[in-house]
Amino acid sequence: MVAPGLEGTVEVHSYLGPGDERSLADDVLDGLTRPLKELPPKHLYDARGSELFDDICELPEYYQTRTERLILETNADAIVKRTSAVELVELGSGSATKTRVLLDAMDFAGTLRRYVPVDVSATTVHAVAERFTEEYPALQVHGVVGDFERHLGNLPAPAGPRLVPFLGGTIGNFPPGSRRRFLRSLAKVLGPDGHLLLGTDLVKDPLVIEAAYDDSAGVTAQFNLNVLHVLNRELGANFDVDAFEHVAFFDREREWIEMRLRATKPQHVRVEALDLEIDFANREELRTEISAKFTPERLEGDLRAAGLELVELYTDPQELFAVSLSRRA
Ligand code: SAH
Ligand code: AVI
Repeated sequence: MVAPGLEGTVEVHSYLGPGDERSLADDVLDGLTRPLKELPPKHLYDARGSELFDDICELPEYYQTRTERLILETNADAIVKRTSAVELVELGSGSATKTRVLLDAMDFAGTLRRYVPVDVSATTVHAVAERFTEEYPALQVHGVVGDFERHLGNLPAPAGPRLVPFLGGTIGNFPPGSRRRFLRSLAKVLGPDGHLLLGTDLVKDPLVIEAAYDDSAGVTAQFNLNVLHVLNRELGANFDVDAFEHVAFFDREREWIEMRLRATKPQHVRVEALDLEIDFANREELRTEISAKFTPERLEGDLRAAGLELVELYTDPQELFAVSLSRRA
């Protein structure tokens, strides 16, 4: 029985519109006409891509999700105590399977008021908003369908001390310079008494990392190739998806994974919506994602450069993954 005045509410606001098809179009025009063809990873997450990502999280090779969940389960009570958080503003929330660990800890502490999932994938924001409204009857859910690089100005004002989870290692999908710029933009979102809870994958044996991005069941390959279906559907492109193969390798110097799509024969592709013709040479590659791996020093350096101060670094016994708590310096 929910106490009077504590009934939950749910609202979902979308900031993606016709302009965002433009954003895909601009990214394709810019990225596919470069000497090394490239696309930003956010276009991997249409409804199908989001489903495939959820399947990746269940793979034996993809240690990240289960490890981060373990770290959260071990430390959620301490995090809630330390931050006194009354709301979670989760960036790139996806299916938010690990978020429940934090919500439960806040619920147990009696501080839980609001959950704000932010994701470019409309299907996942709606599904999570519905699920959490049912599971936490007193919770206010304010969903934001939008691009966290462009729409953070549309977040609701803080309802009290705010915790901003950015989980899964998604920060590693930014190249180093924009990573710091993005972290700087988060300082504003935290407010004076807020904290960032950042998941980062750690540097380890390259074979372990490469297996996580080239699984034996071929799910990551499907996830990667799906972006070509997105371009065919959204922009009237005519990629022959079967004529590309998935590539994932760890760049030992930069300490990041690259996911690429390699043409298995020479190809001529037309992108109708852009009146654009693109040629791929045999074995030419298109980079679809980087996924940076961190050392504690790199993490602290990035936080510091963004005006953030590390409060606590939580990791697992094998030091595969880290979850850091930080606040404005
Ligand atoms: N946090 C979840 C999901 C990680 S997958 C987890 O830890 O498992 C990355 C998520 O970020 C996806 O749901 C994707 O749709 C979202 N995403 C990627 N780029 C984005 C962007 N620019 N703006 C908003 N969401 C983005
Ligand atoms: C969302 N992001 C942190 C994932 C990663 O590991 O970089 C996306 C992913 N790409 C391939 N597998 C998973």
